[in-house]
Amino acid sequence: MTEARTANGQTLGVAMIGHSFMGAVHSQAWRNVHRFFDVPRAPRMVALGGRDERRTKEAADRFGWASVETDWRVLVERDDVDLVDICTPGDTHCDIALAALAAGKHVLCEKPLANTVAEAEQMAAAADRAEAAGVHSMVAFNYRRVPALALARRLVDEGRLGELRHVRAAYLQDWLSDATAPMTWRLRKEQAGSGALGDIGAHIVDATQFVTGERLTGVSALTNTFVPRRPAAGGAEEDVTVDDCALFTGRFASGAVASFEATRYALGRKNAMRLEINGSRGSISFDFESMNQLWFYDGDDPGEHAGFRRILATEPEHPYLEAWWPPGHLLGYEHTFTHEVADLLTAIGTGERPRPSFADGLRVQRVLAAVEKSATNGSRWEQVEEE
Ligand code: SOE
Repeated sequence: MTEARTANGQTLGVAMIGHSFMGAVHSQAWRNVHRFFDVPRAPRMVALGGRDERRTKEAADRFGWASVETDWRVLVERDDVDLVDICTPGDTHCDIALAALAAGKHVLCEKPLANTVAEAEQMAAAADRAEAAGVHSMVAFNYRRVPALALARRLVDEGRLGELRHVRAAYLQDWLSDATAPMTWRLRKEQAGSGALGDIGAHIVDATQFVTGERLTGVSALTNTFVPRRPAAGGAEEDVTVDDCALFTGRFASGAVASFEATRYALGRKNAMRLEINGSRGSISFDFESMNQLWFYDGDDPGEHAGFRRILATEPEHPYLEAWWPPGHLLGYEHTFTHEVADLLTAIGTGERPRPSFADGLRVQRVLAAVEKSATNGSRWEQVEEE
């Protein structure tokens, strides 16, 4: 593979820990970002971290990483590593991020930031200290980088929706609908922190706070576990210790009211991350399964022309699209990760704080904690802890 180079010849040594689904999709972003975006430093994919040497070597060869480390503590200290990309289960995010930041490495951490608020607080404090020393960090809430959702944020910022009243969000998958599907780390609280709530609920909490520009101040929730035990290794069965779905209402700081649903049992819905916002002047509606489209209702349209219009967010004027294809030649899930690392590399080059920051990740973690607390207290209304 040709050595990564930018116009100024500057490069950045990147190491990634974890090589499953997120590792695969992050790898393509590091491979391609400087070939489509003018980033100040081109990534050099210097090392891939994983516990099993043979499987990690196979992944490194497949995804384009130059070397392998089976001990992440060694990886984060390497002189040729400038940035650590954490693509591991949530129970390791805190230890790895604290070590990497202490070693002066920039950090990209997959979502949710951590498994607990306490861990997220430690990470956010360490990130604040590191920022002061020019070491940057970001949480990988990739849906902020869907052009249609970045356009939705612009419409809200321009006042095209007016005063926000309703926020309606759902993240529907169905990959656990089969009760015989085997146990996975995502179903163990000690590894994942929570189930659908932290895995995909975190996305819609961050996406709604991003698009509205507001924070959630309180929630009322219920959760459910449909399949309490699953087939495990060796023919045994293992208890599922997390939620299979989380439903919650919420209120934003401005008074806008919200409803959220996160489930991995919506049979037939594969990755339907949906958002609708109704304001006093307009509405938007989005479904990730049609990720290039944003539906916009402009309340200023005269009655005879009123109606939701479909905006195909593939014009060069739309966020990120200048880097890609002509109008109508659609983008996919993987492009949002390339946008994410492009924005991170740009922030590192300009010295600005990347968003979403670890502080943004902590805000999401506090909403998740309030949801879990409400769900265990008979859906009692819970305030979301502030900074
Ligand atoms: C599994 O639910 C998963 O891979 C999530 O972990 C990702 O964050 C989401 O984007 C796709 O589904």
